[in-house]
Amino acid sequence: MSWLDMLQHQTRQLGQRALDQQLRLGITGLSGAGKTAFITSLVHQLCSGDLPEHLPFFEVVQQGRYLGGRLSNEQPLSIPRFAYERNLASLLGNPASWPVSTIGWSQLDLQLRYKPRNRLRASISHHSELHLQIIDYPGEWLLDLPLLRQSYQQWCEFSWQLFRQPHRQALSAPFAKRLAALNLQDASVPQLQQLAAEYAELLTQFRQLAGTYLNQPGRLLVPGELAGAPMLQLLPLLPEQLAQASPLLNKLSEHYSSYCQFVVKPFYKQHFASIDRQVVLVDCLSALNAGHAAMAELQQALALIMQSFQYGPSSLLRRLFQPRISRVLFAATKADHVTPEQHKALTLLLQQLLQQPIKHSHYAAAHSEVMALAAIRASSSGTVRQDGQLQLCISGLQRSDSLLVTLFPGEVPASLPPAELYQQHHFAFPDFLPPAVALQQPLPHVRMDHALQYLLGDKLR
Ligand SMILES: Nc1nc2c(ncn2[C@@H]2O[C@H](COP(=O)(O)OP(=O)(O)O)[C@@H](O)[C@H]2O)c(=O)[nH]1
Ligand SMILES: [Mg+2]
Repeated sequence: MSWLDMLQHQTRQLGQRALDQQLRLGITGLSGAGKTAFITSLVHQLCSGDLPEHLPFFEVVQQGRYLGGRLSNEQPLSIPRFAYERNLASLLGNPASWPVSTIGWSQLDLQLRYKPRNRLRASISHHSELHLQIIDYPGEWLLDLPLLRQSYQQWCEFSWQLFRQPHRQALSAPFAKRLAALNLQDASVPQLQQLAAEYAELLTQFRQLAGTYLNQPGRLLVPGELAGAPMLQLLPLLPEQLAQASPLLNKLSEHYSSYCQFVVKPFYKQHFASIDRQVVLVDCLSALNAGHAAMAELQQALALIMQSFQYGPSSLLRRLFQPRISRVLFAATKADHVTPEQHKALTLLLQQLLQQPIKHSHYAAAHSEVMALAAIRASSSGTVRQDGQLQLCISGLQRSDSLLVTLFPGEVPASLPPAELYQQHHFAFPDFLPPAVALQQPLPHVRMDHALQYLLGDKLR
């Protein structure tokens, strides 16, 4: 290489570095909302090459400027890596299956290469790179933020108010009875371990049998790397057990403070504060299937989750962690479980679920957007003729028995249905197996291109 070539090469490299950008994208949602499917699809779309007809609303692809994406091989070995290859192998397997669920957080780093649109940038370098770091973490952990504002006593009162509601009462009654009979003088390790295990079991039952969403502390259901840590030995005593100091009350208050100090705060400091943009996935259709109480709790849980994105000048979050999230995408997932003309209603429903908190967020710092999407479209849509009339329908492989079904799954209410409606009408949106996709094909989706444009479009100019 001559000195002139060398100089040009170095100038290019310097220019390249100046143009390269980094973006940390957080993906969250309560268990089962669709985080794993969303990330796997997002990465697959970005790494499958330039397919304008597949991503019509993703500008960089539409304009023919996208040069491709690849998994970074420089991701630090010390952090848990999102199991992309394993998840993709399940989806592309024969038969295809949904990826297994995960607990805890993980990260995946990508390098996206594109031609800059800006002439000046293009003259410095023939391509630019965006280093995209995707962080997957359970939405349950965001439900812990309010604990920082509460004392152990307040948390106990809040919890038991919730547990005594009709949809939780039957499950919580035996535990209340058990607590009432406790010897509060006994704060030994075996007693705490046993009680915490029973409380974790109760939370699991709430989640699985009563379809609840508001389960605290988040780490009891999704412990991540903290499984077995003594500060997770946490449970709410009955409000009437709080009036007098006792060894058990003292011990639990201590664990509660440690939990706030060593679990909640570090999560916000280490992960949350470094995120630039955030996706919050919400499975509204499963909540509708589960009924009125589930829907009401989903709304309450979302209100708590929203608190993490409201960090005006005087907020607790701002004072503690200085977050910098500038965009939040709220997405109603699994939109392929309904016919396409229902997507509008699904978006409106999610908007309504979120509206209350948005209205109250005087200091909302982040811009937000709401949409309905399917990370992986497992159904195809069409029409059937019924009694001489054309009826919209979808077809897919039913998850329960793997049979191909064609159906109209019903209408999505565009606003929160009143309690009485659930007595007259039972929502029954289906559940499908993943579609069969050929190896070289990109994963079918609904509106992932809109999501990509909102999340990355301006960074790929
Ligand atoms: N039809 C359809 N089902 C989905 C989609 N995303 C998720 N699911 C279903 O929801 C389940 C939970 O999704 P997952 O991504 O594991 O949720 P996570 O717990 O938030 O990571 C999956 O096993 C699928 O059954 C989607 O885009 N379309
Ligand atoms: Mg997951």
